[in-house]
Amino acid sequence: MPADVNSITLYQRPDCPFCWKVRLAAFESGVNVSEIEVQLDKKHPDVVRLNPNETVPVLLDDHLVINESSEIIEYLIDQAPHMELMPGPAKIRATIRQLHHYSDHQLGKILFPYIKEKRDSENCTVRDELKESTKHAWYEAQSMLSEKLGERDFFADEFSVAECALLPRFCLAVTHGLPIAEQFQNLKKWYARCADRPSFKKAMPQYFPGLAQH
Ligand SMILES: N[C@@H](CCC(=O)N[C@@H](CS)C(=O)NCC(=O)O)C(=O)O
Repeated sequence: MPADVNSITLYQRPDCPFCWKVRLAAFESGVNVSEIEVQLDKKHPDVVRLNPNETVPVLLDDHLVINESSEIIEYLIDQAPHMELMPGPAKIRATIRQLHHYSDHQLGKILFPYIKEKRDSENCTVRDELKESTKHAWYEAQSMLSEKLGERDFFADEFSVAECALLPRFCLAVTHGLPIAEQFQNLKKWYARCADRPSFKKAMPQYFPGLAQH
């Protein structure tokens, strides 16, 4: 689909968790973004031209190019009429940023090798050793997040950037056979609550490379 010349353009791949969180933030903040979908393992010429790292997401707004997903989200929040995705006082906002960073840099590292191996293998299998170590680390991550969430509906009381960042990771884990453990009922309810939102449904990838159509 060609980009709308008057709007912000986002080069993105639907199943990429960095792109996915940006889509969630755009839908939640009501900023109109024109999406250009790139394919797994195929470099889009515009992405190669615009981003020395050749990664997605890439945001283009007139002459402005932003290549880092967290900076893209900040830019979208600046465009939004209200600051709903960064709610609360400074301490809550610091927690949101910490969870965002944790999701990008730690949770991603825990889940990605498993998901990549499953995605790249011929019959969606993962070596037992990697499966066990991922299950263990994923359980520990849920334990920490469950404690942080406590009895709240959302990590910052209201839906925030923390949810935008964490939800794609959770959805990828669940879709690839790493469910939320029964012990963490608050996380299960949180996930169901988020999955009910229109933005979640709108941002959901149509397919996951390497997995059967769902
Ligand atoms: N630090 C970057 C990471 C983005 C990233 O790693 N994107 C992956 C897809 S999930 C990518 O584009 N990899 C190169 C490729 O697919 O060609 C960000 O937060 O935007």
